Formats: sequence, structure tokens, C-alpha cells
Amino acid sequence: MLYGAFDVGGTSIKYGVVDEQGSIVFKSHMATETRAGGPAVVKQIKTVTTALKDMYALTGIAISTAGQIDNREGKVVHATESIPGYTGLPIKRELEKACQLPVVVDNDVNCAALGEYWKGAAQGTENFLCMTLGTGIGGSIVDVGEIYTGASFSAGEFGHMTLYPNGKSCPCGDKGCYEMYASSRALEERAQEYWKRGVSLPKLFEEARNGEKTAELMIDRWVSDVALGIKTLVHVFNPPLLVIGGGVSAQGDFLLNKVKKQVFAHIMPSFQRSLQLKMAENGNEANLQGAVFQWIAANGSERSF
Ligand code: BMX
Ligand code: ZN
Repeated sequence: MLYGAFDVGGTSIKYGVVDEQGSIVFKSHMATETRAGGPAVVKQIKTVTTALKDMYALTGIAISTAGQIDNREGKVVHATESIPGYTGLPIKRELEKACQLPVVVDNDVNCAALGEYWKGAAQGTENFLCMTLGTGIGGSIVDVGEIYTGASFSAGEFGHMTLYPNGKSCPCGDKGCYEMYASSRALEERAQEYWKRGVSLPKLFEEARNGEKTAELMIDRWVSDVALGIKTLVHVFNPPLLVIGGGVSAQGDFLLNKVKKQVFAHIMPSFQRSLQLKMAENGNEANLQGAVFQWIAANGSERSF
């Protein structure tokens, strides 16, 4: 069985075709038309779905997207201004009408968490937290193998914990939110402010690994903000595992060891004994896999582990 899968973020839309074992059969990406607003983003998904349907015999469409998502209605409950006009859009209804295929939609980090649970760093762990560092910071709370959704499908918005009261303005409308300091975009902005030009994060990490002191200091300062948020989450949830995803997870142990050092310096001993911190293993593919995981959970067909 084949599924069309999408991962809609604040910067790009990754998409592809995934089979029922979670293997990626085809993968591509495009820029998210955030400037044109939410309806234009839904139109992008429709256009690609039509093209994918012409090439593959698809059973359904699985969508992972930024924003708080009612995964039963497949509707955006709320989205920050990082995708203007996205709030309220009935993605499932519109897409099912346009493409005549069953559609399932869920929050991007809920999908990343389930992708890592199915195929990656959280295999065999039923209770854990997942956090992705991307354009923003998303979060997911997995409780006995299922997403804890909260009262209005909005639980796990880790990016909007306050890190610095009255700090930088956030697209959510408040100030000083965690994602304004600890997302990967925030690290890019720090580098840009310092060098007065765009610096890619893989390049910045490469320089730091090669002993370039300014690059390493910049990463260390950012990691200390990343760790402050993790400290709060660990004290609230006492999780056995927290998985860190997003593009920076490709930096592996170099970054993980820095995060571990700073987190363990701040948390109480009882939490240290039980906590495992891991980098996500499947990068952005986890979102596509987790979206398909949710599609299969909702439509009741076989999922092979
Ligand atoms: C924002 C929020 C979250 C999302 C997170 C990561 C919106 C549109 N986004 O905090 O729902 O999970 O960003 O998203 O409300 P990304 O853009 O970094 O992939
Ligand atoms: Zn915010």
C-alpha cells in the first residue's frame, strides 16, 4: 500500500510517497508559500497530490503540519503568524473533496514523535517527549504509545514556554518565547547578526568541529538556551526519554554531548538517573512516516513493524 505524505513547516514543504512499512519510496520538497497565506499552502498540497496520484496508486494522504491540529476533523485549530491565515482551515475536508482519497492530518511534531517511535530513536519506549528545533520549536507528549492531545488538540507547544520575560516578539503574539532563542532559525539569526551574512548551519557546525572558536561559542550559547527549555520539560514530565529532532539532529553526538552537559548541569539528581536524551534518527523522514502511522491508526489497516 502506498500513501502520499506531506510535512508542512514554516519554511519548506517536504513530501513523498511512503509504503505501509514506513519506507520512503519517493521524496522531494518545495518552499512553503507562507507569504501568500494558509489557503495558498493548502493549494500547494492539492497540486502535488494530483501529480502524485498520476504517478502512484495511492491509498490515502497523510499530512504532518505545523500548527495545532484537530486530528479527527483534520482542521487547523490554531496556527501562529508563521503561517498567516492558516487558523481554521479544514485541510482534510478540502483535500478529500479535491483528491477523492482519505486524508489524515496531525501536528508536525506529533508525527515526528510517532515516526521515531515506529522506526527510530524511540522504538520500544512507550512514554517520551519529542522536541524539534526548526523554524520554530514544536513538541509532542507520547503517553503509552499515543499522543497526549490536551483539551483542544493543542498540547505540547513547547516553543511557547517563556524563556526571557519581555524578550523578542514571537509569531504567537507573546514575547520571550523559547522558540525565539532556541530554534535552529534562532541560531541562524545569531550567526547572521554576527557575521553580517547568511551562514548555513551545517557550515557553522563544521567550523566549530574544526576548532573555530567563535562558531563554537555561538553554538554553546544557543545550546544553553536549548537546555533551559529542556530543564523545565524534564522537571514537569520526568520523562524516561526526550528525543531532539529537526535538521540539527544530523549533528549527532557533537551536539548531543553539548546539550547533555548543559541539561545535566541544571536538573536534580533524581531526574538525572532516569533520563535519556537522544537525537532523532530519521530526520525529516520521521514526519512523513509518523503522518502515515496516524493515517493507518485512523483507518484501521495493517501497519507492519
Ligand atoms: C510553532 C507552531 C507549532 C509547530 C512549531 C514547529 C504554528 C504554525 N507553528 O511553534 O505548531 O509545531 O512551530 O514548526 O503554529 P516548524 O515550522 O519549525 O516546523
Ligand atoms: Zn510564542
